[in-house]
Amino acid sequence: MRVTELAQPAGSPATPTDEWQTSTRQVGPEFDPTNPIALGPVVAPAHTVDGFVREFLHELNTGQGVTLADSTVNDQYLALARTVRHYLMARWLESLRRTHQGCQKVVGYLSAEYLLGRQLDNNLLASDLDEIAEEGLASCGLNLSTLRTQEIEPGLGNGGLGRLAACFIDSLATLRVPAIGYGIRYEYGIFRQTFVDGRQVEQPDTWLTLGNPWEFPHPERAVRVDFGGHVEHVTDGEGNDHARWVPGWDVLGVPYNYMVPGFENGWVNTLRLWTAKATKAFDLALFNSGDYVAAVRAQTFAENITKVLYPEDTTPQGKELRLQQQYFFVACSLHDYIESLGEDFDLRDLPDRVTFQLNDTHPVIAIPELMRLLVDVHGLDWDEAWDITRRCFNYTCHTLLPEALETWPVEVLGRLLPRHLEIIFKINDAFLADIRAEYPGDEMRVRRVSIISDWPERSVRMAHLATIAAVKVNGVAELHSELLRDKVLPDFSELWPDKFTNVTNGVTPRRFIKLANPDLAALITDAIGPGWLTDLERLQELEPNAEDKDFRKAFRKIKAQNKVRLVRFLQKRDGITLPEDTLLDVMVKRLHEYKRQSLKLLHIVSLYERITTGKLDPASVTPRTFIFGAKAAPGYRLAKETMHLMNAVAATVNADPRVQGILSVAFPPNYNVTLAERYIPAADLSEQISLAGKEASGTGNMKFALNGALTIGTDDGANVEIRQRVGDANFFLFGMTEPEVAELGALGYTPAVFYESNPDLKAALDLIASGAFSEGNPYTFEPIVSNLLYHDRFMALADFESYVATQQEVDKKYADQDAWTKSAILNVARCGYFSSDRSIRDYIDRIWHVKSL
Ligand code: 26Q
Repeated sequence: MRVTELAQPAGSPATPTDEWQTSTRQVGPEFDPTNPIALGPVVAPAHTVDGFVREFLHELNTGQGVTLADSTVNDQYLALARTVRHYLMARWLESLRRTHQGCQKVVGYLSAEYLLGRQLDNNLLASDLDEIAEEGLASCGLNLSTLRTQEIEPGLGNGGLGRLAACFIDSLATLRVPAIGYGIRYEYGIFRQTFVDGRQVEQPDTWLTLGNPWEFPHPERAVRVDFGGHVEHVTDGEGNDHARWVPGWDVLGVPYNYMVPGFENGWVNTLRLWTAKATKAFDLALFNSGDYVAAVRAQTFAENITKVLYPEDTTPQGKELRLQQQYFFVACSLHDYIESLGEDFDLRDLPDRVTFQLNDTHPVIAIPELMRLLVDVHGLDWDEAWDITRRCFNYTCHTLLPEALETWPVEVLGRLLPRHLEIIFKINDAFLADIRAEYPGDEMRVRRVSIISDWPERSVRMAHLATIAAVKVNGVAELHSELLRDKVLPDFSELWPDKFTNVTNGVTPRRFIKLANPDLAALITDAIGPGWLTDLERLQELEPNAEDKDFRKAFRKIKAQNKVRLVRFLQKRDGITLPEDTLLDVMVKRLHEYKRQSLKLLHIVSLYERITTGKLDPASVTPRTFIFGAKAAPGYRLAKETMHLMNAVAATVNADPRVQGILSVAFPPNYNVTLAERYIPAADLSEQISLAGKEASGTGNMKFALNGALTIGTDDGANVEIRQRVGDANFFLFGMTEPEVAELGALGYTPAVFYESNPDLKAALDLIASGAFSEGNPYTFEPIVSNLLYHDRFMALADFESYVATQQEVDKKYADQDAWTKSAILNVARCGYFSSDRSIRDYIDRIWHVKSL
């Protein structure tokens, strides 16, 4: 049946709005699942093609105000998204009601970043509408994949940490854990990367301009957030001190809610992102006097807070606006959660009702904020408040680089948040008194553990504050957690050994297998039956299939098709021409020295140099396509130079007939989640080549392995655990171990030694230095060459020989397609552990102690 437009959606009674839709809170009628009115007008449309089409056309007509014939792709996309929303709505409201009614302990995930990726497909999948939507749209003459491409992904994160937060909220919902994600609704997310003459040029990410159908703004629930000013102290009749913060200025935080649906389980959690709005629209008097700029100055200032995501990762710069962002979203979130408990709630019970997970140090200002709320606003005494606060937070650290540990100058923090600074000092005084009591005379230790550092300027060490207040502190892979305990925070782990734990990261198989690689997902289901997407350890049932010739053939075919699809996609998107059936070698991640994109480059340049000079017989080289994807922090000079060299090498190699059909290099711009979903299913080889001891975990490594790419990697981060699971025969290990790195560092790393002793390395570096990739100009890449030769903290040259030798093993193995495919299948079969569902279960069992509903 073809459903006509302007049809009344099935089963929508004309009832007034219920309590969820009003601005002042009223207590609604007791929930009665048999009475659809109890949920107001929210009844999911029929789960049929007709029901879907009816709803879709209704949305197009009444939501977008267009007919199907007149509609643009954007109209169609928005109507489709709203249609999907309708299906999820009843479940969402019901999940919220159950969360509140059950007086459950809730996980409050505090993260400055959520790198969500596109929402449409994920939400279609979660609500089991993918096939219905495809068919329904086709009956309207529309193509689902065309509408899909209309969505600009919310890029509200930089890299691994933001993507991890997105995987975790997916798993929380899939495990039916009552949880709320809190974060920032940046008006501009991670910049859009373009290349001009091979150099990165950043463009604003205008993700909101065509409308965002996935969000629910609630301006009527705005929260006021104070900044600046000063603190007054008064002593009451009983001699007790009371602080009163007299703020200098304030802003409003407007919540935008997003649905976070579990996978086919009827559960929907909330992601609540905050936008800053001025408390006053503009100054009418100034406007009337003709000073239009001054009239809106305060508004512009306030609304700048959530304007843009800081595109740095790992190197925190002490930018005041960044601290404003952090406090802004944390203050909104704590206020929001506490208010949701109701006026009569006894805050001494707070630790029974919430556990806040601090995603790195970015939200750590929540600790003094909770103290302020308890002591200054709710009148609890300090010790009681500290006891509560110490039971509400856990802290995840995501780094090992000392320079990545956030600190805030005391001057900046005191100016922006004077009361919080006082609270931090008081926490520190009490803590240091304990330390002095425990370690009398050990003033060096006191200096080491103090929240306040005196050098190079007086500043607040956010990681120390977090570690002192948190119940549990965790690293994100076994090796990382060990190094965190022993090298980053050794004094704290000596003091509180039980506070430290590990939760190895994971990734959601819904997005990174089922959505990204539907054919592989279907093959897996054929082999082991359904159910594995929410029980990923079941992938081990695939193991026997590695020995099955037909299965291997089917597996290989899917990989080959994914490659063809990728090559055609890149041809269309970027005009890049790549071969369709070579070994596809992929390195995608943020650009950073420690991740060593330059080592990958040296490998490519060395192959190129050896082939073109006749040292290497081209017939002995496995034809390869190298794909890079990376964004660099805009102010990170060396990283940007490295990208320039990547592009220059790509241009030279691709244009040289001597390596045609043997080496191809591509660096498509603007790597993001959507592109990752294209690369990962097509890759044969996953490059995870950080200097051992520097990559906290990595999560791309897991996504590739789960899609049947083999890893070439160092003994770093979660690579260690991947190798343990897949076995040495199915993993290409190279390079120094962490203790070897430490030893070489202690002896003094001299890159020239490696340069002089390895002729291939010397030739590769010399070729770059000669100007071969810069039209003869030897100065262009001089900063990179001299960094590698003289200053490289990440010892790329030390691992070169081992890397190149291991790449030869890769070639050898790839020549035996059967052996390669067996290993690839075993990678899939043995990596079920790396589901983010397992990570979340670990958090539940060892850290949060919450119940699944
Ligand atoms: C901090 C202050 C000011 C400006 C920026 C920042 C900032 C922003 C983002 C600092 C760090 C980040 C992101 C860090 C990150 O992505 N870390 C990665 O986290 C992954 C998930 O745990 C790990 O797998 C990676 O190993 C780790 O590098």
